Amino acid sequence: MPSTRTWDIFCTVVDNYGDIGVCWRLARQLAAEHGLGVRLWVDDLASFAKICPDIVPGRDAQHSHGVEVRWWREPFPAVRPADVVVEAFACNPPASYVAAMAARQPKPAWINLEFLSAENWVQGCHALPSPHPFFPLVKHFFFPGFVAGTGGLLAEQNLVQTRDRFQRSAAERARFWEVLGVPAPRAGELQVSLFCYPHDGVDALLRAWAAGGTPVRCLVPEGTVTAALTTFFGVEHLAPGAILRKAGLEVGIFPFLDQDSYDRLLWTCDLNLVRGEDSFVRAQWAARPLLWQIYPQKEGAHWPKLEAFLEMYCQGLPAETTAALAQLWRAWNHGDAAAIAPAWTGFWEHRLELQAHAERWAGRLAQSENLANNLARFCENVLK
Ligand code: TRH
Repeated sequence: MPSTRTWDIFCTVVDNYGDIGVCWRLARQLAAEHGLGVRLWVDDLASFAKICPDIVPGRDAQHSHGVEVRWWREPFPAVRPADVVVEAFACNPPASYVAAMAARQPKPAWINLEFLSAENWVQGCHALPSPHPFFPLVKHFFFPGFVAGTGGLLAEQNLVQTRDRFQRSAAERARFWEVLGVPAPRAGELQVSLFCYPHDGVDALLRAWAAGGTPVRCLVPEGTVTAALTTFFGVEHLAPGAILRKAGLEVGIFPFLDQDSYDRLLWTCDLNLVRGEDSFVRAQWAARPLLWQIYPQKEGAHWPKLEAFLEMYCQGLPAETTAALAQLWRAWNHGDAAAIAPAWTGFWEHRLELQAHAERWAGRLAQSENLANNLARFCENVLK
C-alpha cells in the first residue's frame, strides 16, 4: 500500500559491511513493500558499492532500487527532515539536522536501530523512549530480535517463497553458478561458503577439510582471510576467479556479490560460515547449517551474546548434537586451532540432524512479523 510518509535513514560505516548491509536491506524493503519515500544517508559510498554495484562513489545523490541514496558528508545540506528518522547503531545524525527536527511540525518519529542480540534483556529495552537532553524530541530504541517482544528480523515479504523456489529448481541454481562463473557442484561434494574475520582457526579448518574423506568446495569472498589462504596454498596473490586445490579441498575466490546474489550463494551451499550480523541472519534464512563468527567486541562483550544465541538456537536439538555444534562454534570463535579438527569431526557426524534443525529454525523464524513491518507500524503509532 503506497504511503506518503518520508523516511531518512542515517548510516555510518564503522568498518566492514554490516552497518550498510542492514541499512540497505531495510531501506530497500521500506521503499519496495511499503511505498515509502526513503532517503539513505551513507558516509562511505565505496563500501556500499561493494554490496550494491549500482552505487557510484563520489556522487552526492543517486537512486537505486527505489531509494534515494545521499552521500553523508560535511557541511550537511539544509534539508527538511523526514517524517521518520532512523539512525542505525547510534550513529548520531548531524547536529544541524537534529536542530531542524526539533523545529519541524509535526515532530518526526526518531528511532535508534540497535544491534541484534538473543540476550534476555533485549525484550526489556526494546521500544523504550529516550527524551533528548534539550530539544523537544524523543528517540526510541528499536531492537531486532528472535522472539516476540523485540523488533524481529529483517526479511522481505517473499523471502521464504523465493528461497524455496530456488532451492527446488536445478535450473535456477545452474543459472546462478553460471553467472558466478563457477562450475556447478559435483555429486558428493560438500559445498561451503566462508565469510569470516581473520583468525588462527581458519588454517586448521582448511586442513581438516583437505584431509577429510568428503571432497569440500569452499567459496570465499575476495579480500577476506587472504593471509590464511596464501599461506595454506603456498601462493603469493589471490584474485577473484582463482581456484586453489589441496587434497580433498578446492577453494574458489569470488568477487563480492550484491546482497541478493549473496543470498543465493547461502541458499545453495550445504554449510555457511558467516560473521557479524547481517550475513548471520541471512544464513539462518537459508535454512542450512551455519557456523557463526560473532563480531569481537572490547572486553569480551560478545561472549554472552554468542552463548545466548547458542542456547536459543539449540532448543529442541538432542544433547549430543547441541554439544557438537557448540564445540565447533566456540572453537571457531576462540580461533582455537587445536580444537578445530576434532570439533569439525563432531559437527560433521551430526550434519543430517543439523540440516533438519536449520529448516525447522528458519520455519520458526518465519512465523514472526519481520522487522520492517514492525518498525513501520511502530513509527505510525509514534506519529499519531
Ligand atoms: O561485514 P561484517 O563483519 O559487519 C560487521 C557486523 O555487522 C558487526 O555487527 C558490526 O558492528 C561491524 O560490521 C561494524 O558482517 P555482516 O554483518 O554479515 O555484513 C556483511 C554484509 O555484506 C551483509 O549485508 C552481507 C553482505 N555481503 C554481500 O552483499 N555480498 C558478499 O559477497 C558478501 C560476502 C557479503
